[in-house]
Amino acid sequence: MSYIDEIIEQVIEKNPDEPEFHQAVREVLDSIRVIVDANEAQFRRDALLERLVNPERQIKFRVPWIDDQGNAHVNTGYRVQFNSAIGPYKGGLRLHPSVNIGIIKFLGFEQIFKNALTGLPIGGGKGGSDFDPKGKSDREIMSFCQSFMSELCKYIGADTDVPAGDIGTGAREIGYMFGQYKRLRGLFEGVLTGKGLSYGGSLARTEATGYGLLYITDALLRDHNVDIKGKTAVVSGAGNVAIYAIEKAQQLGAKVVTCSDSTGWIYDPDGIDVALLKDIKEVRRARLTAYKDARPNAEYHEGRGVWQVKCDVALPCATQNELTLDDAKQLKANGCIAVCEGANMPTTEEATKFLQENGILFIPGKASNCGGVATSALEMSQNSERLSWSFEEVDSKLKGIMENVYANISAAAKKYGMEGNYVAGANIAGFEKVLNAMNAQGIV
Ligand code: NDP
Ligand code: 2IT
Repeated sequence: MSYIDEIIEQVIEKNPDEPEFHQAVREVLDSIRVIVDANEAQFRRDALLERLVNPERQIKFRVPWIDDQGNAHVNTGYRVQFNSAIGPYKGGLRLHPSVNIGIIKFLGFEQIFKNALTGLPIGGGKGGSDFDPKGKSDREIMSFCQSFMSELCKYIGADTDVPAGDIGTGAREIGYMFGQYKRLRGLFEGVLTGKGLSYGGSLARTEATGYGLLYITDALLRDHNVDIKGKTAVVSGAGNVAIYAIEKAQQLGAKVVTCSDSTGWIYDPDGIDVALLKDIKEVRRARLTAYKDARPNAEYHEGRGVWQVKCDVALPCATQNELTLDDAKQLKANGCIAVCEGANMPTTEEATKFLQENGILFIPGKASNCGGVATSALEMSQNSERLSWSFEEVDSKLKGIMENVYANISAAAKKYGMEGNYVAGANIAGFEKVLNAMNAQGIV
């Protein structure tokens, strides 16, 4: 059996009940066969792949907190410090009831290669908790965040591990966590990114993931002689990534007609009203039914369904495995030309294969959503030099980074005879950088 197949089997056997982690490992290892096969003896001797798929460290802890009625609750907290070959661990914190160690490991594993693609010195990590922020008061959120950080603060620091936001963790949560870190460690340092502007945050970090997604989508389309202007896009999600993806798509002249949350979705034939969406999701923290109330021309549907809507470009920005084979077939039937992932691994393995085999341009999340973590790294730079850059400066760096990522993943795919396969290109380009650093640092 090939080294890669052995490792995939091992991962499944040693990490049972973690299907998303298996999926992420399979996708990356499948793409790098050509490099591994050519170096098999050396890689085996160095246990290279074993070191790649086993996190450097996994931390799991109890998070007790007290609700507004005085009742205590216990959630589980996680931080997986996956790979520090090219820099301090970097990656978000997810707060969602579906969080378990397998989810955090899949996200942490993806983060290694994503962070490498940014060209910035950041290693891969991820964390979070099965806590559900929905319906909680600000006081309850603070109670949870303080308790979570009371334990996490022992393992992180500006030069060791720098967490940030993800699903369920936005500016409010980062603020509470930063306050508790500072209080316990006595350090005002860049230990978290996505901070508020008044205490060390970076301009354009809020917008970065969504804007970055559109910068790379635009680069992809231009490379294929397509103008994004006038195109129709469908977006899933209504959170941080989705909102700023919609905003930038509209600035580039596309029309975005959908968004969704965990209970339903909106079809707005006039184009999504971003100011209204921000008010509903960022200020009122309400459901999408409120959108329909304010825009009578729009339709609200329960459940899922955005991929049924006719479009030129599809941008999944909610969560993993939200775009299935049936959805992919529908997109194809509707004439969609490109799918670029804003979320992490939103397209199932079967759907990805179908899109690639049917001539639909496809960029995987580790390349197309890396603008968020790239701008987090820019926030770290600003914190280190105790300066703040203008919005325009950060935004133009972000745009340059995304255009570079597109050029690098295209070139990597081409170099190995897989032109246009951006999944292979992203995995190979990310892996080559990490491999080089791991080899230089010996067996650690
Ligand atoms: P948010 O919490 O801001 O928004 C998440 C959105 O997705 C919400 O609309 C939410 O609906 C919906 N959603 C979440 N889970 C589910 C689910 N299980 N089923 C259906 N809908 C769901 O998170 P972000 O926008 O930050 O993250 C979205 C995706 O982008 C994630 O995959 C994340 O890992 C990825 N990502 C985020 C980055 C960032 O900088 N924030 C960077 C790179 C990737 P509801 O409000 O009802 O829960
Ligand atoms: O998935 C991701 O890249 C993020 N949630 C952002 C991580 C970060 O450190 O900004």
